Amino acid sequence: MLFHPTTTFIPPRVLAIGGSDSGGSAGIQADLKTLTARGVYGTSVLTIITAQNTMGVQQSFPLPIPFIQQQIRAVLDDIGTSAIKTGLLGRADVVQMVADEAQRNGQAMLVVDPVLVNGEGHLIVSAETVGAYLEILFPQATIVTPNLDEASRLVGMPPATCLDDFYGLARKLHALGRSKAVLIKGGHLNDTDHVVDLLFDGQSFTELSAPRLPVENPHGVGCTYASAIAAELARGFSIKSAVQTAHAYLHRALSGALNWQLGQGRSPVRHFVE
Ligand code: PXL
Repeated sequence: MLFHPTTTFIPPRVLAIGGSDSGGSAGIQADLKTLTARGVYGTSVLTIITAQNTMGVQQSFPLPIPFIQQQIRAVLDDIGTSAIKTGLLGRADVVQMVADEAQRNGQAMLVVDPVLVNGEGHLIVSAETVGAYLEILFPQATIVTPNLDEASRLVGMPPATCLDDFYGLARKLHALGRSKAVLIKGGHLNDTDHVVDLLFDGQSFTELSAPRLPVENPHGVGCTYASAIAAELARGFSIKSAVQTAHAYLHRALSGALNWQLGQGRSPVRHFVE
């Protein structure tokens, strides 16, 4: 017998805007898996399609801006969203258009994962795109989640080499980008037995620490982390609580993939761990 509910509700929703990873590890695939694992309804807008596996990106196919915009409007004009999470945008004019669309939907929280460098740490976007993130998208963001490389490039400082440098970097990025909060991910800070991330909300700092796992440069971690934060924000939690919950989830999801043998390259994340 079918159950007919007498009361209905709008579930928490997150719109992920980013690239497709055919390998299922990063990008929109990681976003949707994470959002589903974290109990929110995920929608997605593709900016670029990649032919990709655990070894790397073989080819990519950027989508036309009017079509990216059409996807955003198709989702937001009907389903709406509690939060927007951005991943690989790639070009300054895409950053600008996404910022305009986010502004049209100003009530949605905005999580910006500024994908500026690839897995090898090389810059994959123009200086103009870096500037567009800082000047146009960050000021609207609830939180921005660069890794150490990206944070350093955004503020034009040499890469931080110790945890103390993180504090200055976070302050500077918060002042320059004017986002509500900044989370700098320290996974690339080598030679430590713990990985420390730093959250700064303009007033207080929170360090998030986890034992370093025996996996080098896993794939899709940034997308997963930012999507998990967006999921918690969509469910009504505070920025600090969202980051703490997402951090713990990411550690479980990374640990859960340690015994996986999947492809010849970078390790994926096991999104459905609970
Ligand atoms: O993890 C950054 C990232 C984001 N989006 C797409 C990607 C990657 C890294 O490979 O492929 C589509």
